[in-house]
Amino acid sequence: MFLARWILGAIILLVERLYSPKPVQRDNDTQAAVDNETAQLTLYQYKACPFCVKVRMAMKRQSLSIETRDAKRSDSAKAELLAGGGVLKVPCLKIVDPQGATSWLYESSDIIVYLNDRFSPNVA
Ligand SMILES: N[C@@H](CCC(=O)N[C@@H](CS)C(=O)NCC(=O)O)C(=O)O
Repeated sequence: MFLARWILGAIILLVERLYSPKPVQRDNDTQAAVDNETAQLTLYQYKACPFCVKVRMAMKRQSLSIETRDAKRSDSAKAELLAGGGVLKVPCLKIVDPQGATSWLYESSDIIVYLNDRFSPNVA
């Protein structure tokens, strides 16, 4: 069982590497503004979770520098996720708004829609 999981995890990470998207290019000022905003986001995740890979690939495509915290390997990350989000499920995006209010967004598809809506360079 452990071996099967290990092999599956290795395949997931290989797929992430092989299908790594090309990051969008922004001018320096725009990227700095985006970096400033993404400093308020944290992705709670597992390294070899396919749903987390999906979100990490979306982050890469959008050139989003978002801190990731591994809720499997780090007890403190796991505790933060449980205390803040309420459920031990990944991926989960912690969002701190400009007023300092925190929200926790679960579901990989919802996280990707949120990131694309907020940071897509094609959106005015
Ligand atoms: N529909 C969810 C599925 C997420 C999911 O099933 N995540 C698994 C890891 S791959 C999880 O957190 N399971 C609970 C656990 O490991 O404790 C999504 O798309 O984000």
